[in-house]
Order: sequence, then C-alpha cells, then structure tokens
Amino acid sequence: MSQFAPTPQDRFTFGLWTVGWQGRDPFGDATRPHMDPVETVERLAALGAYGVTFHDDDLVPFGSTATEREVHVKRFRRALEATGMTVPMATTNLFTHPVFKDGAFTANDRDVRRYALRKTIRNIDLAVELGARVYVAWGGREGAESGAAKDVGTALSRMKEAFDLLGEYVLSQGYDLRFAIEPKPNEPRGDLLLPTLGHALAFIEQLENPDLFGVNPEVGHEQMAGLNFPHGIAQALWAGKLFHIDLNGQSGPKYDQDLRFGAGDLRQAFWLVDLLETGGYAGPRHFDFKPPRTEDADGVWASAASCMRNYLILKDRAQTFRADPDVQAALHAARLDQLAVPTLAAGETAVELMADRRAYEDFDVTAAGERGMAFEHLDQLALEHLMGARG
Ligand code: XLS
Ligand code: MN
Ligand code: MN
Repeated sequence: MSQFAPTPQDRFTFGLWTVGWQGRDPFGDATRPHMDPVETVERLAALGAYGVTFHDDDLVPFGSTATEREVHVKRFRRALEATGMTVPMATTNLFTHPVFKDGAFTANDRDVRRYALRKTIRNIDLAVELGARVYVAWGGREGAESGAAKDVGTALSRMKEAFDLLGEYVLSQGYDLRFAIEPKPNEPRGDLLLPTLGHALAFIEQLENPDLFGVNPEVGHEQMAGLNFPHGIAQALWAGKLFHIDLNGQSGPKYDQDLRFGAGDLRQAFWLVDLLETGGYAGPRHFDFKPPRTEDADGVWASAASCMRNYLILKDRAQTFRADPDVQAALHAARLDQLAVPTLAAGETAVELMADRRAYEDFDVTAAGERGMAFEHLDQLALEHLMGARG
C-alpha cells in the first residue's frame, strides 16, 4: 500500500554499518560481500530514506592514508549530493581494532585513551563538515569481565574527562554539534559502563557542559536489561535529553539481536511510535539493525524497507487508537486526565495540605481502594488497534 511508502519527510535514517553488515558473528564468517557506501546511499535514497550515518571506519577503512581518505570522502559526498541524502549523525568506532580490547576512554592504558580521543576528534571534524548535528558515543568496550580489572569509579572519572574535553573542543570550534551517549548493558564486554539510559542520564549531570549531552537509546539495549523501552524514552524526553534514537527489534533479555524494527517486542514498538509521534521528538528515526546473516542482498533491502514500513504502519495504528472515541472514553474512565492535574493547588503549602480534612480525615480510603482502574479495557482497545481489529 502506497499509504505506507516512506518519504524523506519521515526522516528515516540508517547506519552504513546496518545494511552493510557482512554477517560476521562469533561463530561464523561473513555471508555477504563488502557493501560500497556509495551504493548504500543510492539504495537507501531509492527506498525513501532521509539520510545515512556512519562510524569513521565504515566510511574510511581503518589505516587508510590521507589521500585514500580524501577519495573515500569525496565519493561519499558526491553520492549525498546526487541523491539529496543527509548525514544527521556520525560516531566513532572505538571497538573493532585490538588496541581497544580494554576500552577507549576508560582503557587502563593511558596512551590508548589519548589515541581514542584523537580518533574521535578527527571524525568529529568530518561529521561537522558533512552537516551532522549529533555525535553518538557508544562505549563499545568500556567495561570489564572481572571485578578487579576495572576500578569503576576511577574509570567514570576518565570517561568524564573524555567527554569534558570533547565538549570543550566542540565549543572552542564553534560547532553546532551535540553528543548523544548510547547505553548498553553488555556485549561485547561481560559488563559495560553506563549500562542503561538511567545510568547515562545520571552521568551526564556530572559533566562540565551537561547541556551539550543527551542520550541515544537503542530499543534492544534497554530490553536486553529487561527494561520497558517506551518508559525510558518518556523519561529521556521529560529530561529534555532525547537527542537521537536507535530503532530496532529485540525478543527479551538475551544477546543484542538487532532485529528489524517491528520484529521482537511489537507491543513496545507500538507504544514507542505512539510516544515519538506525540511526545515532541523531532530528530531522525534512525534504524540500527542487522539484516540476519541468512539474507542475500535482496533480503538486506527487503529488511531495510520493512523497518520504515513497520514504523509507518505503527504510526497509523497509534493515530487511529488515539482518535477512537471509545479509546477517549476509556482514557477518561482510567482517569488519565486526573493524572494531568497537579497534586497540589497552585501555591499550596505543606501547612495548607495538612489543614485540608478532605485529603485525610474525611477521605474515604475504603471506597478509593475498591474503585477499579479500568486499565484492562483500555489495554484491550490498544491491542485491537494494534492487531488491526478496530479502526
Ligand atoms: C552497538 C551499538 C552501535 C552504536 C554505534 O551495539 O548499537 O552500533 O549504535 O556505535
Ligand atoms: Mn544493538
Ligand atoms: Mn546502536
């Protein structure tokens, strides 16, 4: 149905490393050939995407000379210009090369930490040149497998040092760029630092320029920790910190599945789209998924197209849910409108609350305890909209 055909106005973006994943995993070799970033740009543009994102090494292979780097960037830039594709975000690969086996900004080796900062700054310059407004920082291998190997408090001080330096660099250059920290609980290390959205939000408050820093939560990463992703996103939005988002699918707490968006926990995907479309998130809808290694090139593009299509179908389902008069009545019966009313009257003090007999002495706790919340009916309506049985 053309109703669910994506256009650049939908602001769908993909990492070069997503459709470009060759299928190499801990148990098996690559099942697909290398994909030229120029081809990625062209194919994604033809599918209706808005832009692409990249790790430095996705675009310019690690170890390239300055001249080779120039050629790679030039070809990429030309493909962007020819297709009208954008680069709203970029990031650094601080995890593939063996030098990063113990992390980057928190590696025990000081020279590795200094190298990681230089590698990052080099790509920040390129990201800004290509128009990026957000720079993602996923820790990669910041973490440990064993207790004494990492002094976590000290490592967090090194992490803060790195982000303070990067923030200062961006300000000193006058760049219009903000950082989005991406949490993940584990993989590739046994345990990663800043494992969840909540840890990342708390860490940001310790930085010298907290306004420059937000989060880039990934669906599967929070679900690997058994957390409710839409709830986490709601808190990030509430804190003004949702700078970017990685959309994909995950089936419960296990390894990072990176399924296409809509696969995995479909109910959470529904609530997520409902929230993103109504909660004030204006950034790109970025897919960070991996087409399974069973797929050939056709399967890769089918998988990428499905990410966008599933998002648009869920958007349609969420809109019909919100517009349904039965749902509006059910929301009222579930007293969501009451939740929106502040608990205290304007300017009301603790003394005034203590003097309000209706709040305590005259409050009928038995009757309030007996009142049903009518949530099951409301949730069934949501499920029926999601399953296509209503609207
Ligand atoms: C890995 C992460 C990674 C980041 C970018 O699990 O999702 O792909 O998004 O480095
Ligand atoms: Mn992932
Ligand atoms: Mn990600």
